[in-house]
Amino acid sequence: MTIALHAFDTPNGRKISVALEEMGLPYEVHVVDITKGEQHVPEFVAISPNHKIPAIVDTDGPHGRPVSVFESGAILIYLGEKTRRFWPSEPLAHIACLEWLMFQMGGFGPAPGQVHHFVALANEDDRRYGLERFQAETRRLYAVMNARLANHAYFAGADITIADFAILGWAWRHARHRVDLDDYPNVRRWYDALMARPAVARGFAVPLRRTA
Ligand SMILES: N[C@@H](CCC(=O)N[C@@H](CS)C(=O)NCC(=O)O)C(=O)O
Repeated sequence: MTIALHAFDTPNGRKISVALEEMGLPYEVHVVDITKGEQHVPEFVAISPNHKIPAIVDTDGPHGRPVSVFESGAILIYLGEKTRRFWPSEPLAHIACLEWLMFQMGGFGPAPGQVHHFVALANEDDRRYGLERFQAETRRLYAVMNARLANHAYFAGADITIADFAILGWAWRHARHRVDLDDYPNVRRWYDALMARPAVARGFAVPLRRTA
C-alpha cells in the first residue's frame, strides 16, 4: 500500500506531509510545481478538478481499490478515518476536531493566503486596502486561536488531532503573513510543542519542491 502525495511546498501541501508522517503511512511525493502551471496538467486535474494542490491517490482505498482525494480537509478526514489516528471517536472531541478543521478551511487559510498575495504586490496603492483588511482578519483569527488554547492543550482538547495539522500548516507561515507568535502566547506554546515532534519535523523537511 502506497499513498501518492501530489503537492507543493505550501501550507496546504505541508498539512498533508505532516499528517502522513505522524500517521506513519508509507507515501511517495509527486511534486506539482504550481509556479510552473503544473496544477493545470490534465493528469493532475483528473485527480484534482479544482486545479489546486494537494491531492492524494491511495492504491488501497475503499473495497481495496485505488481512490483519489482532493481538498486538504477531505484528505485529512480520509486519512484519519483510514488510520483511526488523530481523529477522535469520543463524540465531544470529534465535534471539536471538526469545528477547528472547518475553522481552518473556511478562515485560517483563506485570510492569511490573501495577506501573502497582497504583501507581494510592489505597488503600495494596489496593496494597501487588501493588506489592511486581510491582516486585520488574520490577527483576529490568531486571537480566536489564542483564546481556545488558553484552556486546551490542542484544538480538540487534550490530544493532537488532524485539526492541529491543518492549522499548523498555516501557522508555519506566520512570518510571511506578518504575525509575531509572541503576541499570542498560547498559540506560541502550541506551535512550539508541535514543531518539536520528530514526525512533524519530517513532514516539513520532505522535499515538496524540485531542487534542479
Ligand atoms: N481549499 C483547498 C485550497 C488549496 C490551495 O489553495 N492550493 C494552492 C496552494 S496552497 C494552489 O494549488 N494554488 C495553485 C493555483 O491557485 O493555481 C485545499 O485546502 O486543499
